[in-house]
Amino acid sequence: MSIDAVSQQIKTATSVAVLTGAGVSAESGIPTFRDPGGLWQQYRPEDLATPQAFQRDPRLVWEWYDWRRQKIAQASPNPAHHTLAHMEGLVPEFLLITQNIDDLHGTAGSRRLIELHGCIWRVRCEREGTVHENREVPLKTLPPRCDCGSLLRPDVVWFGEPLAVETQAQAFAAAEVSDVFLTVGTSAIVHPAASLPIVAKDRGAFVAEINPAPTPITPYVDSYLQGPAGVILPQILSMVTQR
Ligand code: BV8
Repeated sequence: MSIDAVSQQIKTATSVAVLTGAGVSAESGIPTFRDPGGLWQQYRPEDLATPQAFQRDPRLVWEWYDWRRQKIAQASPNPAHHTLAHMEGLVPEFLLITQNIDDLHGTAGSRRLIELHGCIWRVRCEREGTVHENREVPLKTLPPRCDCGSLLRPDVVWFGEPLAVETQAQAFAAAEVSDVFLTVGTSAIVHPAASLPIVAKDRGAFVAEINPAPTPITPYVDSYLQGPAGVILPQILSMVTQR
């Protein structure tokens, strides 16, 4: 199936849902997790993105997040982010479901957006549970502490932690009713996010995947568009907006 076929599906759709992963931020210069040289190549997930790792060594976990915050602070949205922000105004129902915590979709102007795994620019008090925005780059003290004296943690979802109930429900509800489901820049390994395109497909959606490399769900999609999101998404948008 070509870019034209995907564009036609979007043109006639009432409801479009999009799942994004680290790949959509790759062209903004932010390393992905599982590509060569990616974030996980230097670290093991269980060493850094789990509550146990944070209990064991909060400073090490914060050094990793502070390093990522510094990289993200220098990054700008790329054409993939801008295209998705534009696309939300072209269909009656649109929801962008991101696994990314870099807020580049929000910076690009996406509003019909949910962040499945939280946001790196929010911190949460370990004792009070209160959440605040914190954009200090670099962080002056590692690990940062709340005014109450307790540790602050990144307001993100780590492995072994449940996603926010409301956020997860919204994402699956959108997948279930979508006419078109795009999965963009994700290795489709992490659950429950990776189930979303399968749920959409099972409910009769037209599912398209945009990724330079095939993933475990590539065999199930209706259209696999091989290539970078920052190139393919703008091509889709220009065909959708053509008279
Ligand atoms: C939960 C933290 C339950 C924030 C992250 C077996 C089956 C099913 C589930 C499990 C299982 N074993 C364990 C589990 C559970 C586990 C899981 O899925 N593990 C995986 C590894 C098997 N899931 C969980 O723990 C989740 N919670 O299940 O809770 C529960 C219920 C009740 C009570 C208690 C518990 C929580 C999952 C969230 C984990 N947190 N991150 C952060 O620091 O970022 S996950 C981490 O991976 C990031 O959030 C990231 O977003 C996510 C997914 O990675 P991707 O975004 O896909 O990135 P990746 O590098 O992998 O891939 C990039 C892709 O881009 C590649 O395909 C590449 O080809 C492509 N690409 C590259 N360049 C481009 C491009 N694409 C387009 N354009 C380009 N230019």
